[in-house]
Amino acid sequence: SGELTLAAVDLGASSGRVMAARVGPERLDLTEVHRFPNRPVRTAGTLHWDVLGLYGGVLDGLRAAGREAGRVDGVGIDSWAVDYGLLDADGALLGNPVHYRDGRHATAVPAVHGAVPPGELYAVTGLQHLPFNTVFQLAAARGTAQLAAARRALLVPDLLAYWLTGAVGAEVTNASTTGLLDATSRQWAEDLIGRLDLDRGLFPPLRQPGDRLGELTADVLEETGLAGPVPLVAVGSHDTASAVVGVPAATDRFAYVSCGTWSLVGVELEKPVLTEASRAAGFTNELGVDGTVRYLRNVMGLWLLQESQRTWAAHGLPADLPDLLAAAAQVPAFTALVDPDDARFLPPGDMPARIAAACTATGQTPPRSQAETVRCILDSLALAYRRTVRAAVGLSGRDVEIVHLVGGGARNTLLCQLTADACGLPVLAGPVEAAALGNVLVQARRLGVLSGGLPELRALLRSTQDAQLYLPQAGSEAGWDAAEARVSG
Ligand code: LFR
Repeated sequence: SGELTLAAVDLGASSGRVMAARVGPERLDLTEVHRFPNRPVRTAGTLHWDVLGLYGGVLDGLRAAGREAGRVDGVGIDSWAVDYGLLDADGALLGNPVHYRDGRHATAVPAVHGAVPPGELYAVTGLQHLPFNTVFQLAAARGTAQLAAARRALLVPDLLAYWLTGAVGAEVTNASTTGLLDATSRQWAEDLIGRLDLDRGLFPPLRQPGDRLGELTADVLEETGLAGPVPLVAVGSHDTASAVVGVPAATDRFAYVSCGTWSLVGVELEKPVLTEASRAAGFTNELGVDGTVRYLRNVMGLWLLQESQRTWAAHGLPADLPDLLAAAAQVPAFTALVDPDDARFLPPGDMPARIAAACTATGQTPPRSQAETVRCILDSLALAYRRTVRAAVGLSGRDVEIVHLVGGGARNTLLCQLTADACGLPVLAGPVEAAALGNVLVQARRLGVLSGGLPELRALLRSTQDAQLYLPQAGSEAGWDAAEARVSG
């Protein structure tokens, strides 16, 4: 029939989901068949991912996909970036992957920068300095028995792919977040790996989105009840890479905000921007599908809101999102503003208290209610999006006439309107499931039911997925200009 049934595994910081998609030249229907919590676990002072729990959720999801869709013709996996599991010489996992919000990287940053100065790291990898990038985590593990016993380091989607198929590889969009990949040659940065005294053998051969990684093993078929052969196809295994594929752009003059736990704000380019100005502005050159570059900046994102809700719930306060947003909409704009990228917000903890402390430290009256705290978060995020979109345009020379806001944040109507007002640009919000859609589009092309480049894949998104348009409100500009002047002092 020219259509296939594909399973997309999309793992986020707070939950994992498996979607079943029916895809063909004129069809792209996505159904969530399984969702499971992703709960970090702290043992002996270290924050870990429960990676076997996640793998169990993936198997449950594949079983559900087979049951509900009747068959599965292909599987693709994407997740958050930078974190990895180590395998020993027998291929066994050495411990649980450490969570990027664990504090272990703190001491490693000076050590890495002592061996290779930040300017040199950037000139090769083009990666925004984030203290949890893989390169710093590996440096933090230096001298441990675990790292000494390790023969392979596999990023989370590559680790799950290994368990599903037995095949070992490093998908390139996610490998570009390690800080050990050359953004220009799109190969492992051999020279950096050597200078940082890392074992070259840890880093497996690179795989491109669209490569066929292998087939689900007989064990996996049995456990999931799927009928083989079922190919596992490499997709943009970094969730942000798949989410950018899932942007329903009609031209190349667009910016995106991939808005989930993080907000990834930037543009799509053909070539990296490796200038000193780009480094100073904190822009990253992560690699995208089809040879593209995701020129973007990590903004702390809805994490500020999610952690606030978690804190309130733990104190028995109301934490229901629709109610909080309705109350925040009644609060006057710009009552308090914070820099969402303040390092104090990175680790898990009491976010409302940290926001209040940040306000006090900058001479502002801290929010006095939950509604004011939520409003402070949303105003501050929208202002950060404005700054980042404008900086991306300035540094890359790419003109932007629309902002696509994709991911869970597209449901947050207040945030979408504030983003349009702050940026002074139309915002097209949706799809919510951009990452899963980008995942299945790349699979479908590899398996032969779709063809063309990103423009053709995105045309299918535009004809099949809902999106909501927000226009900047007349007269809102002056307020945002003044807010920007306030935070930039
Ligand atoms: C978003 C994301 C970001 C990455 C962060 C940590 O889910 O993948 O792109 O910087 O998680 O891995």
